Parts: sequence; structure tokens; C-alpha cells
Amino acid sequence: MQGDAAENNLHLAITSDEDILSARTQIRAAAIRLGFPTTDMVRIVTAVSELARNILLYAGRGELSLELISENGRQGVLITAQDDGPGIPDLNKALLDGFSTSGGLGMGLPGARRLMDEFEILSEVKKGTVVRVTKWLSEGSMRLEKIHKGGSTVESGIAERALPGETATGDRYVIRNHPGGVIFAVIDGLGHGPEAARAAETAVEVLRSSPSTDIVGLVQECHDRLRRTRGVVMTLVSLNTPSSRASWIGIGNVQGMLVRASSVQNSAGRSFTLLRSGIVGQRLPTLQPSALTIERGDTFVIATDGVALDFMKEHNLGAPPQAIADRILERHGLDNDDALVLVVRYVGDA
Ligand SMILES: [Mn+2]
Repeated sequence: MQGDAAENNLHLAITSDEDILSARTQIRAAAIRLGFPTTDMVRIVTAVSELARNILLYAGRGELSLELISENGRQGVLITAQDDGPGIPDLNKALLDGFSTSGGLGMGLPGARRLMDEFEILSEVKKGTVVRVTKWLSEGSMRLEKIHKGGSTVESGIAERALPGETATGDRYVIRNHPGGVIFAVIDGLGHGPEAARAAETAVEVLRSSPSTDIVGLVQECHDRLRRTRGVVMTLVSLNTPSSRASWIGIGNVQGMLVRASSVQNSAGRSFTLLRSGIVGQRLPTLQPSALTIERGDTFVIATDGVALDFMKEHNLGAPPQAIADRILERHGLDNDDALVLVVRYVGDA
């Protein structure tokens, strides 16, 4: 999580359906900005909707707030819903699934409770209700990089989620700026869960800390460091911005696609990473990168095998990188593996 804490805090009045819609939009944007993976972002927004609807239904008006919090080295969001309404006479009953005094179809309080990591409620008859819910950013889902803005060479977007039931994802990405350009990669640790996460994390460390900008050298360095792990598959791209050249290399199954600025609307004129079979840390193929010439607006989309290959047929790839990444994960993410989509657009130097 990055950025100034105060600028991310929100205080929203809830007095109408429009306010609920607006709260959803603002909290969705905040969750994305803070680095929550899509699945958690959806949970947060759904919980907020339930809390806001309760305010409107039972109290007529109230407030929602969102704050960044940190505790024991982890970070998260605390959302507080507060009203001065009639209060809830029987809290135990109100927290039972299927109970709704309004007869509505919403999931109500039990839904909000289930969707979030922490839930707290205080209610006093004739005084009002305060509900506090928290969602923590798990380490595996924390963003390593902020979306680059103004003055930089690339804009990027990232969407990811862990295999349902696993808390650690083995899919990682790296974006590293250096004086001559940008290096970025998507890495998939073999298998899933903590072992896969450890292997992928080691590759991330190498790619972030190595002074090298040569992708063959970087893959070799990862290979050496990963020998005692399960290994990873990865696709790695190096953009050399002064020369408008790029090179990329894929080892194992992480699909990379280059969408030309001139043909974002259709699938013509796309290039794909040549993937060579192998496992970094176990068995490397001959390392032969492919060279490309790039132009402003060219967009790279790289996805792990938790994303169905149909993503390569997506049209309308002129949208902002984060929107593309979210859309691809939403439409093509599979539920039998970790999934990660990295979108990087070359925007040129400011
Ligand atoms: Mn995978």
C-alpha cells in the first residue's frame, strides 16, 4: 500500500440511492488504488453496499467512512457505517443469515460480516448503530509497484487473485525502471500456496535487485538463485526507451502479447511471446530473446496460466491499463489456479 494515508480517507453522507452508488464507485476506486486484488475489491464494495442500504432502510440517513489502518506490520481498510436511527433491538437475530426486517433480497449484515476480515457492531435502541468492518491486504496480494503516472515511461495495471482457499498466491510481477528504460516480468511459482509463493518471491527479489538490464543474464541469475526451490515459469520484457526497442523472452507457460497502438480495436497486428519449455531453477532452455520495435501507446498484456488463453482475443485494448487488467481477469480468470494479469503501456518520456 502506498500513498499519503489522509488523501485516501473518505467520508460520505448516505441519504439516497444515488449516495449509495457514489459510495460504491469511490470505495471501489480507493480499493483498487490501495492494491486490493479484484476479488477483495468486489467483497469490499459489496459489503459497503449492504451497510449503506441498511442505513437508508432503517435510519434514513447516516455516514460511511473509509480509513487506511495498519497493525503489526500489515495494512488494511477500516470502513465505518454510522447512523442515528432506531437501532437494532435484537442483534443476534439481525446477524442470522436470511433474517431481514425489510424483506429485501440483500445479504444485509450477515453478508457484510462474511465478506470482510473483521466485523464489529454496536447498536443502541433509539440511539443508532455503528458497524465497523475491516479488510486486510494480505502480503501476497500487496502491490509491489504503484501505477506509474506522469513523467514516466510506462503506465501499468495489475489484476490478480489467489486460488480460492489459498491465502498466498504463487503469481508475481515486477516492474523496474532504470535509466535506459523499464524491465517487467510476470512470474508463476510452480504449484500453489506458500511453496509456490516462496519460489516466485525469490525471482522477484533477483529481478528487483540485480543491476543487470540484460534479460538473458537476469533469467540466468534467477535460475541460479532458484535451484533449491520448486522453480518458476516467467515472461520477461525489457524496454529500451531511447532506442524504442524491446526484447522479451518466455520460459514455460506465461503468455505475453503485444498490442500495437495502431490496432487496439481488433486482434490484427498482435505479437506473442515465443515460449520455450523449461523451468527457471530446474531446467533452462536455450535463452534466445525476440526483438521488437515499439511505439508510443503499444501495450503489453502478460498473464499466467490461471487466465484462459481467450484473453488474447480481447478487443478494445485502448482502455487504461488497470481497466484492461481488471476486465481480462474478470472475463478469463480460471478458478483452478492463481491468476495474474499485468498490462504495461509504453507512453514515452514526459
Ligand atoms: Mn499457474
